[in-house]
Amino acid sequence: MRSRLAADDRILRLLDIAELPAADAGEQVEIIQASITDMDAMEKACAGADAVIHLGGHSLEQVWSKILDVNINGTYVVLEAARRQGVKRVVLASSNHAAGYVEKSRGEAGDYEFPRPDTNYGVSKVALEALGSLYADRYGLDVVCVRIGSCFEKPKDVRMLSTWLSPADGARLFEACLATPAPGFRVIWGISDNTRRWFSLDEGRKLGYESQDDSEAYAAEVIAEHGELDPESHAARYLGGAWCGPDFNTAEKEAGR
Ligand code: 15L
Repeated sequence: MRSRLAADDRILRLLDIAELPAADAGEQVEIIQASITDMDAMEKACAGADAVIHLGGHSLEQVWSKILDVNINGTYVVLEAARRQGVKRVVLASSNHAAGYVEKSRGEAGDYEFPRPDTNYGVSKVALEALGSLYADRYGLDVVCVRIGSCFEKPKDVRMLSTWLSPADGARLFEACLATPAPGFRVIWGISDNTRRWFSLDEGRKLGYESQDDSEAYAAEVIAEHGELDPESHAARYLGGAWCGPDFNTAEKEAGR
């Protein structure tokens, strides 16, 4: 998003726990290396900002202690730091895994699916949405939670033909989340206008998002490489795909079984 969200009238303040590349000549960025769980650092990062886009944390399944610390407490710190510094709008990266156990046989996932998390990670995204709701209702922040599908340069497997969010559409969606007047609290799907999509685009469109990409451009290539989805597989049955299957049974692994 660093290059995609760049604009003449904008300074992007980028925060990551990892070391980020320094600013290129003419690039209007400020770099901060810190953890999203560090309140002091987050308050400094939020000072004077118009909006926060929170994409930090573990992006894959992890043991509970890490999810609790980084994804759940980290989101609390982001929102609280934003509140303390008077930031009016926060965009939060939620995930399809907040509703991973929704069965696809029900048809396109609607505007708002009640949470059915498929993993510790999915639970953290439900908690993120709950925290966002609290900060919108109690403290008056505008909070948009984007349940992102699969945001990669290209769909990596057949499931992603349905869940893909092109990075360019991701940037369009974030711009819409920043620009839309007074959204209050929203939960929207973050996907491209894929021919095979499983999710409604209606809530995103209400914020002004117009997807320009469709994973169908990659369908022949992806299917030739991976074959069609096995109808008996978790990937074919649930929104969360393989995350609903035994490989993601973290509890058994943590218990040493
Ligand atoms: C996610 O939420 C992950 O962060 C991402 O890495 C993908 O695995 C994606 O979901 C997905 O469901 O494809």
